[in-house]
Amino acid sequence: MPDLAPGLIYLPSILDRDQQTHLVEELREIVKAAPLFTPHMPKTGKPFSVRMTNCGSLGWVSDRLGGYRYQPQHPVTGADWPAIPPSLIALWRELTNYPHPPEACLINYYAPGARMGLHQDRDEQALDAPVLSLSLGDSALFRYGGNQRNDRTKSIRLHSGDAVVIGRDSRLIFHGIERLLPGTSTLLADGGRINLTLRRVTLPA
Ligand code: MD6
Ligand code: FE
Repeated sequence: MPDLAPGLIYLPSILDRDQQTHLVEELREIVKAAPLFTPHMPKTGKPFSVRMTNCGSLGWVSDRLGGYRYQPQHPVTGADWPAIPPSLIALWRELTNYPHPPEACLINYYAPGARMGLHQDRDEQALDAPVLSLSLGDSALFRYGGNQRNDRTKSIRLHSGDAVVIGRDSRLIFHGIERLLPGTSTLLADGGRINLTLRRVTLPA
């Protein structure tokens, strides 16, 4: 499978159905400890249509006053985030070759109709590390462009069990989720989609 662009690697069907089912079970436990919350855009306070939570030593959050940031605690409960499941740490090691473990795993839940506008992932200090994305549940149209918001974009379908690695020359490309394709997966009983993104946040000492 050729890279979609330099540093932008699409890895279809990286997780088989049993691995996906097991991962969803682990995520259900994580969400019990760290409930999904609705982030808000900096300044405008507009709510995201996606709900989120995290696992790892750091989690990504956003609200009107504090903006985009990583923090060690859940913004609603104040509790530390649950640990990243060992299977995901192992997958990071296999797929990224990055010599340090991920610190954050952002868990995005898309109910049917939710989307994610074009954005860059640039809140990490460790921009030398890639971001590893895993998709579960309904397929989605993933749109990606270049380093400028106005660069021409392409879109691909991401299916349940697919991975994407964004690194090197593509680390700061604009990307987003245009829409879900409802009814394309039976993994999640109520439909919708989960996207996990594993990230290294701080520069290793
Ligand atoms: C999503 N993904 O697939 C949104 N970010 O729901 C992302 O925003 C993303 O897929 C950084 C790296 C890979 C991604
Ligand atoms: Fe992103």
